[in-house]
Amino acid sequence: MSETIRTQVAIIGAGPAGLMLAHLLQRSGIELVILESRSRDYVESRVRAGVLEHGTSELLRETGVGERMRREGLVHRGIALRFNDRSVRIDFPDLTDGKTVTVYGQQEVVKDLIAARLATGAPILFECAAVAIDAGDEPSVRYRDAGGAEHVVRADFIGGCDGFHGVSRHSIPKETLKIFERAYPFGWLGIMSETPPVGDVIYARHERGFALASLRNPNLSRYYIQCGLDTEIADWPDDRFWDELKRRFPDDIGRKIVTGPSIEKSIAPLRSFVAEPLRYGRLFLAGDAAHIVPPTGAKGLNLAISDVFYLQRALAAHFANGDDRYLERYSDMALRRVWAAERFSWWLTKLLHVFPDDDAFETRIKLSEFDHLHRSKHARAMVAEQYAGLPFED
Ligand code: RFL
Ligand code: PHB
Repeated sequence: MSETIRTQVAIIGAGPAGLMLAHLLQRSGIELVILESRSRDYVESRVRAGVLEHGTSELLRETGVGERMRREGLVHRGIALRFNDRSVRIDFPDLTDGKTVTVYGQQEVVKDLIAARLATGAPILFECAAVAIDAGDEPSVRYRDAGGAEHVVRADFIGGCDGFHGVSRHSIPKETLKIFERAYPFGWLGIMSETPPVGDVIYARHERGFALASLRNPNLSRYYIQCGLDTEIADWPDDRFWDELKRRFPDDIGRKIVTGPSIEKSIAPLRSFVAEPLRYGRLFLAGDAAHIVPPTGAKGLNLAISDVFYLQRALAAHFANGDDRYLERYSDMALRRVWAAERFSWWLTKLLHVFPDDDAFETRIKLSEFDHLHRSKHARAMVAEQYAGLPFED
């Protein structure tokens, strides 16, 4: 039987953006409904990001969902960049006002946010997929449950937090949205393995392509290599992956890599994408629903969190005293941070990857850029400031 729910905010998507928006709104006493097309098990086991900016981990802590992160997350003071035999260390506390980043898996953040919501007795409607959105003066979301029955949520506002392939962005008329996009001619092949990591987050450029060493905990490693867009996972058994990974790191790192069976292997194409504006009527886009960055700068999850920080502040002011100034500025404010992350991620992607049309000139330019980072504290400070995270605007 079809049901109609009435609430203040309908949130589509239980990824980091939707769950954090729900968490923050709930703390302001705002009623909401979250629709998620997948199962709880699926969203809790989806392996994605791993690096939390300073401001992201602070916000999780300040709003009461940072306890497990405090215990299990790994605080990192920097990252290393390697270019053949050259090495640059970006030391965050030294180059910023004392900032650090925290290595803590996105799926752990998602688990913590789901647990926090369910602990309040409020539900998340899993396996309920939004199928149509009306963003007009009487906003509504039509959704389909696991049994195929259709229902409606009526709300004052809709949070479109349903990721890049969701319905929110597509429900906005094409002529209203301006799309900015770059597709890169490669992807990342990533694996997770229950082996001790090399310890640091290390980005390497090699003539065979980019490689990244990361981690989740002292016995869980995460590695990525740049791959062609036509790469098939089946063609990359573990042995082949480990051989290629070790070839791309300088010997001192390669020797430290402990190999073992992979427990997850996936390919992600790299893309930069921004849809503007982030508002259409009473629908507000946040996170990957509105923008994508290549993962090189570790910014995607962090942008999802900063978007919803601005959005909840705007909605809270609306419901508390009818003040819509922040709602009106939401798109501009969030986009300023989005474009800063787009620029940083694009720049780091270009510096560290091998492009099919890179010629000797291009390679020398990148080498020179690396030398600049090596020699100049100012250049390293620019990387540190952006990697550890720009502050939220007042
Ligand atoms: P999500 O996580 O995609 O969540 C959207 C949710 O919406 C649901 N959904 C729907 N629900 C209801 N009705 C519908 N019609 C729906 N359609 C979709 C989906 O099932 C899903 O649960 O988007 P969100 O919340 O905006 O979060 C964004 C982040 O997930 C993403 O930006 C990051 O994972 C990107 N990223 C990284 N970000 C970082 O900040 N640091 C990193 O180190 C980092 N590493 C990465 C990454 C992304 C990667 N991949 C796989 C693209 C590494 C990789 C390899
Ligand atoms: C990860 O640990 O998954 C990770 C780390 C840094 C990145 C991207 C992904 O830039």
